[in-house]
Amino acid sequence: MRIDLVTIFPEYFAALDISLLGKARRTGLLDVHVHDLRDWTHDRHRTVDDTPYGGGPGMVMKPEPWGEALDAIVPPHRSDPPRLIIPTPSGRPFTQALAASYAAEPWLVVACGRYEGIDYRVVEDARTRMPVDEVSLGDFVLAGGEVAALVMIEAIGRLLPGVLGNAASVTDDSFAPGAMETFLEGPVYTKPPVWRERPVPDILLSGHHGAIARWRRDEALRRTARYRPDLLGRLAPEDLDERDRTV
Ligand code: 6GU
Repeated sequence: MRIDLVTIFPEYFAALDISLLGKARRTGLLDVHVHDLRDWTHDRHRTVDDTPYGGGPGMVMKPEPWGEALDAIVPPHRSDPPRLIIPTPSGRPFTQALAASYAAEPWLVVACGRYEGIDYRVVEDARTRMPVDEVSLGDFVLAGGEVAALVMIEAIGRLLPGVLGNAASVTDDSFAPGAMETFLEGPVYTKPPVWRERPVPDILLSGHHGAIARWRRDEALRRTARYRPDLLGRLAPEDLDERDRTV
């Protein structure tokens, strides 16, 4: 997969050199290109923002540098354009399902806005030649799209074939489509068997795989009820058995 990022703070994306995604880049599974939006300004101050029409607080990103940047990265009239992702708190929710659909795309461009956002004509103009998604991470406000882009790229990148060592760790995730959909994952333990007088739950040392699976499911259900009761409403009644109702 290729990802082009456009930002006024390219330094944020140094994080993509390390850990899982750094390795994915070095092995050629992920091809990331970071672009400085100011490279497409033409004034001495490399201006990217201006005051909002209609008044109001803050500044808005000017359309001209964005138009030139997107034209340079995505030449007009391409038959196979990328999907343009615009991180914004006023976008559609980013979910595991959306991450999985992006992981299936060959080419993504991420436009990181700052200030109060990007002049909306940039979005409308881009939509005439590529699919555009305005995407939000949740109900809170970040100072700009860069950290949101990093979050999305990590969620997408770990789903690319070959990026994770153990393919099962993807399918067992909280929110992974399939068996564990709609459950949060329960607690996990490793050695030593007793730490600060706290033993690991006996069942995990029992070797009874069926009982262990049942315990994990109980714990997942308990945690889901405590932190995300809204998710229980998405469970089909036939996905619960008599024992679940006593958990
Ligand atoms: Cl995607 N961007 C910004 N700037 N703030 C956010 C967000 C995105 N998602 C939640 N808050």
